[in-house]
Amino acid sequence: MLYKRSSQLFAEAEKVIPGGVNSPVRAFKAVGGTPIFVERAKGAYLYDVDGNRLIDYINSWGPMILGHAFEPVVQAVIEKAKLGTSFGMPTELETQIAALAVDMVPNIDKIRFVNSGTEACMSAVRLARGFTKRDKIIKFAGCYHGHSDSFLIQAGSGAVTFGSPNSPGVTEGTAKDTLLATYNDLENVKTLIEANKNEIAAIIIEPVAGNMGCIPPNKGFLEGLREMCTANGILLIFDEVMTGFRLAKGGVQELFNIKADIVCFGKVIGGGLPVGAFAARNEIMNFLAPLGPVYQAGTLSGNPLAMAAGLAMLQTLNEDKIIFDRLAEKTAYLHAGIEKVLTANNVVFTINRIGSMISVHFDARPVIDFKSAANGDNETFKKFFHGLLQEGIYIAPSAYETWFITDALSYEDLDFTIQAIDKVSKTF
Ligand code: KE4
Repeated sequence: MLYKRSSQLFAEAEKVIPGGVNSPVRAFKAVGGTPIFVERAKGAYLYDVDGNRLIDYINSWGPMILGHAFEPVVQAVIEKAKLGTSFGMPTELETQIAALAVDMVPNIDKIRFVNSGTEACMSAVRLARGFTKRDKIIKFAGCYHGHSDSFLIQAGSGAVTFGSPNSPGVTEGTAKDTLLATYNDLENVKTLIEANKNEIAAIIIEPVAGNMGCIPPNKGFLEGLREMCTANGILLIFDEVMTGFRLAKGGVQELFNIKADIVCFGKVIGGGLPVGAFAARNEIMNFLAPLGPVYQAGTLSGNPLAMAAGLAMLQTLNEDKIIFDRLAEKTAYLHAGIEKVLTANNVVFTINRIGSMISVHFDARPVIDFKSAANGDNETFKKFFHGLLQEGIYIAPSAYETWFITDALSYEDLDFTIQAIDKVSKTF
C-alpha cells in the first residue's frame, strides 16, 4: 500500500491547519505515520487519494452504521439542498425527525437538536445544573463527552491518546465542579456522592463506554447509578452519542431497560452530517429557552440538510426489524474469528464486545475501566494498526477507541479481515 499522495496532502494541510487535521485523533499521533486522506467512500469501503481500497471499521467514528454514501441519505440531502441549505427559521422536517426520535427512544418527551455530540453533552449538563440548581457533576475517567471544558478532566478518546487528560485552558474554577469517578465502581461513586451531599447536579456517563476501547457496564452498575441518582436528587445523563441508534433502536436505555433522566445523541442521528441532540421528559426539557430559563442556541441547529440526512437514517433503522441483530451477529462472527487466530498465534490479548461495538486490547487482564484499558501494549497495537493498514483494513488509529461495525460489511469482508489479522499477528 502506497501513501505518497496522502503524505503530500498532509504536508500541505500542516501549513494551514494545526497539526494538519481538524480533529486530533485523525493525526495518527498514537500509532505514528501520516494520516490517510480519503477521496471517497461507498458501503464498507474507503478509497484513499493513492487509489487504495480500505475496509472501514471506524465509519466516521460511528455514523455510517448502514455504510458510506447510503443511497436514501444521499438522495435526501441532494433533494433538500435544491430547496435551500439553511434558513434560521423552523421547518417541518425538524418536527418529523424529533417525533421519530421521541417514538424510537424510551423515557423522552422532547428533543433539542444541536450540531455535535460535544454541544449535546455540554447543553445537557447546563440543563441539569439549571434544573437542580446544583453545580457539581460526576464523570468517569476514560469517558469522553466532547471537548467542552467541564469534560476535559481525565477524558478518553483523543484527549487520553495525547496523554494530556487535563487540557490547558480548563480553569481551576471549572475543574473543581467536575468530580472524577472510576467506571464500573459503584462504591467510588457512593463515596463521591456522600462527600458532596446535595451539591451534585448530574452524573454523566457513557452507559457503554467507547472511548477507552469498548467497555460494557458490569452487571448492576447502571442500576446502582440509577438508584443513587434517584435517592439523592441527581440527574442521570446517558451520553449515547456512540450507542444511540446503534446498540438498539432505543439505545442503551432499551438494551438494559434502564431509565436515564437526560439522553445525549450524535453520530448516527445525523446520518453523517453535523448533528447532536439531547432529550428528556417534559419536566426537564421545559426548563430550556425559550420556554424556561436555561439558555441554549445555535445558528445551524436543525439545519435542513442535516435533518434530512438524519431522518432518512432513522427511518431506515426504525423500519428494519432485524438490523441490530444482524449487526450484532456480524460483530460476534468477527470476534470469534479474531479470537481464533490471535490464540493460534500465541498473542496476549482480550476482546471487549457488545452489539456492533468491539475492541482488541493487547493485555490478558480484563478491561473494565480506564486504568485497565491503559494496560494494553501500545507497541503491539501500533504493529497491529499498520499491519492491517498494509492489508487494506482501517481500524482506529488509537487503542483508546472502539471499532464501529457497519451493516455494509459482508461476511467475505469479515473473513478477509480475520485472515489479515492472522497474517499480521504472526509477525508480533
Ligand atoms: P463530537 O463533538 O465529536 O460530535 O462528539 C463528542 C462525543 C461525545 N460523546 C461520546 C461518547 C463520543 O464518543 C464523542 C466523540 N467521539 C470521538 C471518537 N471517540 C470523536 C472522534 C474525534 O474526536 O475526532
